[in-house]
Amino acid sequence: MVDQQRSNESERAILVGVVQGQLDEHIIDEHLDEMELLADTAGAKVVGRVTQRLNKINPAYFVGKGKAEQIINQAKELGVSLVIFDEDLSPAQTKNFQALSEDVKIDVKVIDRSALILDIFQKHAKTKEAKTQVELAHLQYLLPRLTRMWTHLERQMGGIGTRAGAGETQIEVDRRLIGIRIAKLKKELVKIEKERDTQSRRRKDQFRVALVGYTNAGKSTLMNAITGADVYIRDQLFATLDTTIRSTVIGGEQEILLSDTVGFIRKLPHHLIASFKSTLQEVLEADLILLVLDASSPQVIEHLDTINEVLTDLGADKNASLIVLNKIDIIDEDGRIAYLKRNFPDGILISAKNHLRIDNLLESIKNIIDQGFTTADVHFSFNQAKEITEAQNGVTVLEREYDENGVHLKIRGPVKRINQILNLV
Ligand SMILES: Nc1nc2c(ncn2[C@@H]2O[C@H](COP(=O)(O)OP(=O)(O)OP(=O)(O)O)[C@@H](O)[C@H]2O)c(=O)[nH]1
Ligand SMILES: [Mg+2]
Repeated sequence: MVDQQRSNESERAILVGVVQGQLDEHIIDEHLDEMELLADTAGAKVVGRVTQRLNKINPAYFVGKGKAEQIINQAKELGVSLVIFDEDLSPAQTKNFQALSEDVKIDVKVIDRSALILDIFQKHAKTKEAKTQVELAHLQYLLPRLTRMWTHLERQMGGIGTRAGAGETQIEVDRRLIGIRIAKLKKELVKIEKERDTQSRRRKDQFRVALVGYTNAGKSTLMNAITGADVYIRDQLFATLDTTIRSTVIGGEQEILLSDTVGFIRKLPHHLIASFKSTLQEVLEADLILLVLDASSPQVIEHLDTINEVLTDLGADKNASLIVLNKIDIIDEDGRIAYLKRNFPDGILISAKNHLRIDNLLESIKNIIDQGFTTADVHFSFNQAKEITEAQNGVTVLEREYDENGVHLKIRGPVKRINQILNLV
């Protein structure tokens, strides 16, 4: 991947974008702007852009052969060592580009969008869980792409059992090693998930709110604004890779659990979504999802589409949600506000950074919680001591009256919890 073969931090790079079908050319420019941010986050300096309009994908190079040669030549002229496609390349296409650059005797690597995103995730992973998840996604990405380039694995993965047996090629050895490692990582993740499961069972009765959104939308900033937490904020893509959960009181009385997690992006590699499932578990179990959008981005609608796609992929598309339009402090035209109101009539405009209208947002959250709350009357006999204790967990007891047969409770709490208690009677 980029990182392993990079000798210095600021590698020079060219971006390649493809205009397919009816897509507008200016959209490609915006996509390449985003790629430039990704490249920048990965530590590469973009010195050129190439775009091509394509009616059909060329199996050998994605773009046409002439264009492929032109890209490699341009890389040579600009002294570029990295070419990044804003598309997913097949293993064969990457190999063909390799051959092409060997032909003109330059040392240029051609990688795709997934490789770049994986590279950033690798750099930003700090906790054991994130590191395990990223390594798993990375190896799954590498597996079909093994070429002679990766025979250094033998050294990386230890000596025993790494030597090729009779009739086994080096690539087969590498494949076998990666297979073993993948199995081990999956086992570790299951272990981590089990721990998470116990923790989450403990939190079951609290109202859980999850911040979800495109990377760099301001989720962590909002987390800090609401809870006073000190979550890492950077003007960088994928600053956050883990899930942070904080308990906080809103509206003076209502306790909620707020979580901040990894951001999404267009064409997030499938392996990453799969291996980050346990990190995203909190989103799946949320009572309310706050869809945080960067309202100043020209691509705000596309961002929401991407978020919805990932949520559907995770199975979290049915959870209740609120749209939060962040960064309104840097919107100065009235036309833009009207545009946002038209496209997101229920969106709540805020600035997390400047603490603008956060109260509005909290009030909306509180209203949703109140709608989901209900009151019930239950009666237990004295010999149901265990049930009486249980019925007072996770709810507010409004009334408690004793009679000759037992106790009558008037309780208020989340519908889910009240139903559980009604089943105890
Ligand atoms: N102008 C302005 N900038 C903001 C606002 N909220 C966040 N930002 C900036 O946007 C950048 C990203 O903020 P983060 O809170 O790290 O964004 P995130 O959504 O957590 O991003 P990832 O963790 O990378 O997915 C930072 O430079 C913030 O200072 C806002 O309301 N207004
Ligand atoms: Mg963040």
